[in-house]
Amino acid sequence: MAQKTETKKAGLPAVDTELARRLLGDMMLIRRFEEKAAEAYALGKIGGFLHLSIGEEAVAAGATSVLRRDDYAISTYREHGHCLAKGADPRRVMAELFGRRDGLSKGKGGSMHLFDKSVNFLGGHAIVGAHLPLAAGVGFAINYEGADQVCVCYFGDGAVPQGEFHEAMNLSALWKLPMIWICENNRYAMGTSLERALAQTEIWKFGEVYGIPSEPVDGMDVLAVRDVVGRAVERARTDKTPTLIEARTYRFRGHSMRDPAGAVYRTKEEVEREKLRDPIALFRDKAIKAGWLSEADVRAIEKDVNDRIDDAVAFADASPEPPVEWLLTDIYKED
Ligand SMILES: Cc1ncc(C[n+]2csc(CCOP(=O)(O)OP(=O)(O)O)c2C)c(N)n1
Ligand SMILES: [Mg+2]
Repeated sequence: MAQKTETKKAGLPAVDTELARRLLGDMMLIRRFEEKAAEAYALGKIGGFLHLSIGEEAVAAGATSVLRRDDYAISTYREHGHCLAKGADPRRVMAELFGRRDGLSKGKGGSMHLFDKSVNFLGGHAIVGAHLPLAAGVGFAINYEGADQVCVCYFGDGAVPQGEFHEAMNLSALWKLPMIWICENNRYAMGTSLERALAQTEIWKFGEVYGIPSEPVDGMDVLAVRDVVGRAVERARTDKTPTLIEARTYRFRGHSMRDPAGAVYRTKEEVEREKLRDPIALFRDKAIKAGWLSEADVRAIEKDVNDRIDDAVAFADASPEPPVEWLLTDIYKED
């Protein structure tokens, strides 16, 4: 039986200034990083694909805020935010987007293939659905080693109709893997709406058939995400129970830089309506009203974020191209 009705709050500490600063800071960092990445793309500094998560920042920030540094996270190609929130250095993330040698993947992976072992961020996967079985493997490895880490796996609504999603749900339930499955339901897979691809559009309900706790959450509310993921982490860490979370969110930009506004398959009114739920503005206003942050605190966070991202761009610009001899290193090959 799915546990949507579960009302118990996670045993998390109350929000204070330090936490509010972190949550707002992480969301602003992701937003600013991606705005700058879009500019750099337009200037021809970034090649290949670039998928922005602008509008979806509360999921990465809220979920990561309840993780330990040694917990694992694994994601899709729309992963800048998940990787940054997990603690990766924005300078090395930007350098990767620029295809430079100081990038997280030595400039050989680009935007869709960020990896950072130092913070246990395991990608950056371009094939829709393909990383879900890999994530289950991470959960299996945690149990095999007798460890108490958890693994958060982010994926889009577009992965749900695929076999890999169902295989991974089944195995995580059957083998009691310490997984937190987070579906970022932004209602579109490229230009295909959820309603055109799924017979069951309430994605969290798929947890029910596999007998694992599952629930939807407002993915624009960073504290709601923090709470639902906090409870899931407790279950995963203490008794190896996996959870499926459907975070209802929205991307304000198009699918990728080739579809900058996403204007063909959704109305302008819909986009404008969703922008009223901007997770950063909502949390900033809430934090000021609750007295967690002052207006001056918010300005200071903004300045710090802007400085860090300007520094990241300068670092990426200054980093050399990978040398040609690196073409044949770090790859699977037969000698
Ligand atoms: C197996 C596979 N089929 C098709 C594609 C092309 N493709 C790239 S992104 C995408 C849409 C995925 O949408 P969703 O999972 O909802 O994630 P979102 O882009 O909304 O974050 C598709 C079909 C792919 N990368 N992999
Ligand atoms: Mg989607």
